[in-house]
Amino acid sequence: MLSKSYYLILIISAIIGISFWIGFNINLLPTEASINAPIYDELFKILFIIGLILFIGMTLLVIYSLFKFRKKVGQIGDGIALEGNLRLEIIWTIIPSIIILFVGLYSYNIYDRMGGMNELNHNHELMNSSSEKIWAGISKVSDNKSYARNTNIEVSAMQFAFLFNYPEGEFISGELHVPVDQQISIKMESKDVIHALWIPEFRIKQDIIPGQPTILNFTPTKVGKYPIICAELCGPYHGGMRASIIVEESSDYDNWFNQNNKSEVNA
Ligand SMILES: [Cu+2]
Repeated sequence: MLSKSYYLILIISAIIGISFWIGFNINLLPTEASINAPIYDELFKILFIIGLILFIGMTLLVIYSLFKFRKKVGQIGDGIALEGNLRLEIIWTIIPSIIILFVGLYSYNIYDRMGGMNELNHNHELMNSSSEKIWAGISKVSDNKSYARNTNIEVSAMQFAFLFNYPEGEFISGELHVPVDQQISIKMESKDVIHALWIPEFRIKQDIIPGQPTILNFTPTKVGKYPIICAELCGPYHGGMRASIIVEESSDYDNWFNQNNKSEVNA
């Protein structure tokens, strides 16, 4: 006859095994279209697995308890009162502490790898002055790759639209066009209330705050058209505040840019 703790270890191992299998084989996220996406998805997978272990474990425990501790025929009252269980209290303090500490440190590491901890004011061509304060954002990743160009774009957010200004071409577009596999830097400002620019396929999101410019750096890796969504409740038509980002091959991007370029016409 096998002992109780043997079964318990077996069940816990099965729950952890199943959770890992689901976490690594079932993808709930949209396509990965920027260099940030695979980094972010590592963290998501880990959080998803931790959530699954807790969800499956607790559900099984509740179902087990429903049968095991069911009121017996003729039973009156709740049974003997329990008071304190030091071993249990130590376990349920230590395990969550380790999990939370791990998730905290791991999130920091992911944010750092995405460029979130790098200096924001660094070599940004759209700065009005070197003293202009950038409030928040994601900086360039120092990945030692050389990019043929840096594309700088200014984003204005207002109730209820995004506008994309291309300073080098002196034109404004309602769609964000960017070349694939190049570093893009966008500087964002709001004309009225707080908005947020969110591109799910890139796994990036940043608040846009009136009077406080913010910056996002990213490198798209997949040609395609993806949604840009305002992710900050900004008024009655917030739900309709959407735009598109179009990631193109360099030559297609150049064609589009040259068609819209106003600085050449004026020259
Ligand atoms: Cu908005």
